Amino acid sequence: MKSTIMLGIGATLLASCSGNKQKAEEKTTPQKPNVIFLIADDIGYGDLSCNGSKTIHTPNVEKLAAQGVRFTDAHAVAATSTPSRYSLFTGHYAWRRNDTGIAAGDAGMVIRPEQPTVADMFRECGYTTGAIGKWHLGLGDKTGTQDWNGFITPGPTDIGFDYSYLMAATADRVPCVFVENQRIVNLDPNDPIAVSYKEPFPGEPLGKDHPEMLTKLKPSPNHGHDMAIVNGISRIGYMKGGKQALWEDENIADSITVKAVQFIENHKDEPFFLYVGTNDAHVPRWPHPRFVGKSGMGPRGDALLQFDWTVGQIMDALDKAGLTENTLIVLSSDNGPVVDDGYADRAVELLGDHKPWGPFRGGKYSIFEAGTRIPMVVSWPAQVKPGVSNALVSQVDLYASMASLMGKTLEPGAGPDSQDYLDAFLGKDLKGRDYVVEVAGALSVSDGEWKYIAPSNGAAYQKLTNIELGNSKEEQLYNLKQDIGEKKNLAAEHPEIVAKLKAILEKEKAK
Ligand SMILES: [Ca+2]
Repeated sequence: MKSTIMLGIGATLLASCSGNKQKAEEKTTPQKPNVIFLIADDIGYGDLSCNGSKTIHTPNVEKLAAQGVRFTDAHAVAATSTPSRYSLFTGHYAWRRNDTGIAAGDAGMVIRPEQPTVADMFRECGYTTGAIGKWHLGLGDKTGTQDWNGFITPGPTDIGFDYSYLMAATADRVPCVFVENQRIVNLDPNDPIAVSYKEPFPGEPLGKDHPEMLTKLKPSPNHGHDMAIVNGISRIGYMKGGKQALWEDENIADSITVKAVQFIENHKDEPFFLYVGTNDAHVPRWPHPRFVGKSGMGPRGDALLQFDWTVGQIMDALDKAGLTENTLIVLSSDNGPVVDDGYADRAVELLGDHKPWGPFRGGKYSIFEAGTRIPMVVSWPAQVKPGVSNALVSQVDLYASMASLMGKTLEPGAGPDSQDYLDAFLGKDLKGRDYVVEVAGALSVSDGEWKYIAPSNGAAYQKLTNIELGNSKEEQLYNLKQDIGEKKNLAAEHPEIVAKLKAILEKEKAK
């Protein structure tokens, strides 16, 4: 029975992108798999019990992992949200551009409308496409020029998403609103919103001057996060107005989840591609009261349980719609974990024995493994045999691999760094890439056994977050098979391996 289904899928997919007429017909073809990218924010390898963590219990992710392939050597391209997500969607290394760093809350679109994306690719194949939740990839044309009170353009629809419901930027940056199909949700025209990253608005209290107004969370000392006050939490950036549109932090996960479930219900009879970006462990952490106190680790741990709940809700929605069998879910995170990322939420104090970074060194912002080696599960019950894969895989390849799933090769210029590793993502090829290239200040290249970190002038250590960033003026070489914690720099002992990996990196940079 299964082989019949497989043949059906193959035939459908091969024909799927070749013409408008076919496209229209195939909208009704049931065999095409739905595809969901479920991307957590700042959740580390060790934050999920499916990866062996005994200090947290994330049963829904465990269930997903048990029905799919769990990866032990999967990588994001970068160790922060904006460049990581940029590469995920475009198949283009973020480090090839100098404007893909952590985006301001009023940044213009980092992915430009003319750039092909994985969402464009699915749309061309007749899929209905949606983006829900965390974004942090800019909206509108240029920084600071958006019409927040009107139609914000360009937007997600210009890079392949038919529907969007997004946090305007990210939780710790203004404007603290959801934007649905490029208009702010619940905005009262009589209370227009104004946003600035240059100067405060007269009369609007700031966190740094009014700690007594920070009734939920206060910023950690010297971290910033002390400007506009929204819901008793100060943020980065200045805003005024739009009171009715402001999100409640405790409801962010619910809002994202409800919209994701609705999207699944609304499109259950046609193939869809859905990106869901959750917030949860990203600061400021203010989970819904029903999760508060449940992890014993304070808001960060409770937020992990909240993430797990979202995963469960999406799985339930697929079940109810009869779509579980033929939906391909990629669950992953955009970068590694950070414990104190700027708010006094007692995350460090309450961490106990929990190791968000798993066996790896570093964390968010770091070129050491914990920065970019992220959790990944790929589930597709109709096609994927459950198991664990040590294949070396990178999120940059999801674009070309999903195109391959559609029976399509990328057009010239599309996803230039993305390669077809569909068999690796589906657990059939247990080797994966020859090497991965990553960025976090410094560049690194790893073949799975050896990892080279190029010299850089960045700081070795970030005191505020207590994270080893991995920068060094010296060349670094680690044997990840023998030294997963990257403790012993072997560059001096193995100049030939340094030379080999350096040559790969230089060749990539020259492309
Ligand atoms: Ca992130």
